[in-house]
Amino acid sequence: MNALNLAPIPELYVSYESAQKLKAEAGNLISWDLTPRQICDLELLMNGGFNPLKGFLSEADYDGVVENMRTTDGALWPIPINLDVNEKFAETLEIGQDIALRDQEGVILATMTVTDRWEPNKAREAEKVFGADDSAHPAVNYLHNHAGKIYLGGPVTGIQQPVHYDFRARRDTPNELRAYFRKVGWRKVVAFQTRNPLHRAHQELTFRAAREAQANLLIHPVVGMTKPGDVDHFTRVRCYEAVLDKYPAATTSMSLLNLAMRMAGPREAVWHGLIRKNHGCTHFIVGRDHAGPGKNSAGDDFYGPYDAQDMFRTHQEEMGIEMVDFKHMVWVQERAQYEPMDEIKDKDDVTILNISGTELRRRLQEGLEIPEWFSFPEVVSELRRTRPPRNQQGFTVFFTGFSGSGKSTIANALMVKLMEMGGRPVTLLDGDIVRKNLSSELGFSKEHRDLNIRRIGYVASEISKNGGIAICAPIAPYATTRRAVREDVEAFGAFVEVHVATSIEECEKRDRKGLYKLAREGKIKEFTGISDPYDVPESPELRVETENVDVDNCAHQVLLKLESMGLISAR
Ligand code: PPS
Repeated sequence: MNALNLAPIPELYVSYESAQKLKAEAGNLISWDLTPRQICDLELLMNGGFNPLKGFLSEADYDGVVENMRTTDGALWPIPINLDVNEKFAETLEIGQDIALRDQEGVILATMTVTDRWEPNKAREAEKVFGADDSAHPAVNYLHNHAGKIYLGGPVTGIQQPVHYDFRARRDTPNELRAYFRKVGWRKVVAFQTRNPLHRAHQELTFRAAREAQANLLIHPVVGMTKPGDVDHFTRVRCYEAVLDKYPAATTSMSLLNLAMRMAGPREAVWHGLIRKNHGCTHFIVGRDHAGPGKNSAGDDFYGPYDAQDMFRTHQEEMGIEMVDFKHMVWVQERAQYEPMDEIKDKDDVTILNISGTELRRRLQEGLEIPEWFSFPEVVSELRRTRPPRNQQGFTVFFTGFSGSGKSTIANALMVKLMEMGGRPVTLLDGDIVRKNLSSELGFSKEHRDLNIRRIGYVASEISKNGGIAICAPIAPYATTRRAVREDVEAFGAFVEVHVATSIEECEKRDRKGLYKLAREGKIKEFTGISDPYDVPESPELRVETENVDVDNCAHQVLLKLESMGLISAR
């Protein structure tokens, strides 16, 4: 199994001359603007990272992959790779038609012959592939709330690779890596998959894994799409580069993988193995809870801690890549070294130290010390540069509630109080202000409200990213849209949802703008709370009552919340 076969693997690209011709012709085709996730999938399809797939899955292959992890010709493939599109686009197509696939700047990367078009059973896909139809799973959430309703399948003809302007020298196609291994004479290669910064324990475990397998080591981090909330890949790669220097010279290399992860645990582990096999690796490190998505909506783990290892082991012979067990490394203070936890015989007589991911985040957030036994100073300083303490980061306060609930008044009071404190710029995105400036053409249909809220979310996420405070105060009646905004913002800073819980009866009684009267008379249609729904937030960071409490006090409650979350310092 370990003999390294470094012959080139098939790619889907045509020759340079054919590509120029095809590109000119493809300009006349109907085209689809790829989503960020589809660009990642397409890149790995075209460069052979997803070998043996020759394009986006047909309906029959999709069914096989979903049901039993196999395409119709029997190839092992655990994750559906489909071109999801909206109904409007799908309706314009004929079966057998070629379409152009463009990146987000409009560059044509490939053409695809559409052989299949169908509406998938997403609940079934969620159950079978991700283990539960539970939107707490990031890929299930993506499936239901971001992916298009219709799937297209068909072979792809590659024209050019997606362009990357960052870390170009660190990106390799499977064939480039194979050629590299051939050139440096590496006969066995252990791949280490990661979406997190590496610390000393990782360096120890990866190096040990390679030594045990008598192999060289490839650090193969994912820089495409990882779990929402992860450290951004720019920071991570700078950290990896620092760690790379710590390995003995010529034993270890690093290459970046533009994969869009699904966090599918056991199935994902097998997928990762197949991808690494395609990149010329002979061994793959699989750890506890590999590619785990976190907790489900009942607060339990989606997968058992060793499910991924078990599934990988079942298929490793067929895949042609061997699993290397990930050892849980801990620092033994008396011996001043890392040791695998399960090999320490004198546990009761020594001091065993470890810092969990949660504890590390807390220390970074609060600007506390991170000991040298845990991480390398270069890594810590990179992380500190990207993640300043929470009270210096940007964040968003998102008020939601009925019209007339008091959102704007509290938001205004909060803005003034934050400005009085100083330190960070504050922007108020009040419902009415936004509808005058950003969303003046929109009405109150579900589609328009969603668009309005997504725009607010986009601006708030940009403000948060750049270290400011965004205060939003729309009605935002739909839970799924609020969740999407939360995800946008949480990529850059904290999202504090405040439900202004004034009852509809009270809002109607106040009727400050006279709108409820008009809504009751049917003169305003689709009025929230009267003739249009409002999803009450289930677990907002804060819920404020306004009926017997004055505005100043409500704004103060928000300030206290911000303080308890470490977003502002105690005065
Ligand atoms: S939404 O649903 O979040 O997009 O709404 P938002 O942008 O916050 O706008 C709400 C303000 O618009 C006025 N208005 C309506 N509200 C609800 N439903 C209907 N049909 C409607 N038509 C007009 C209303 O004054 C809201 O103002 P606030 O500030 O919430 O009182």
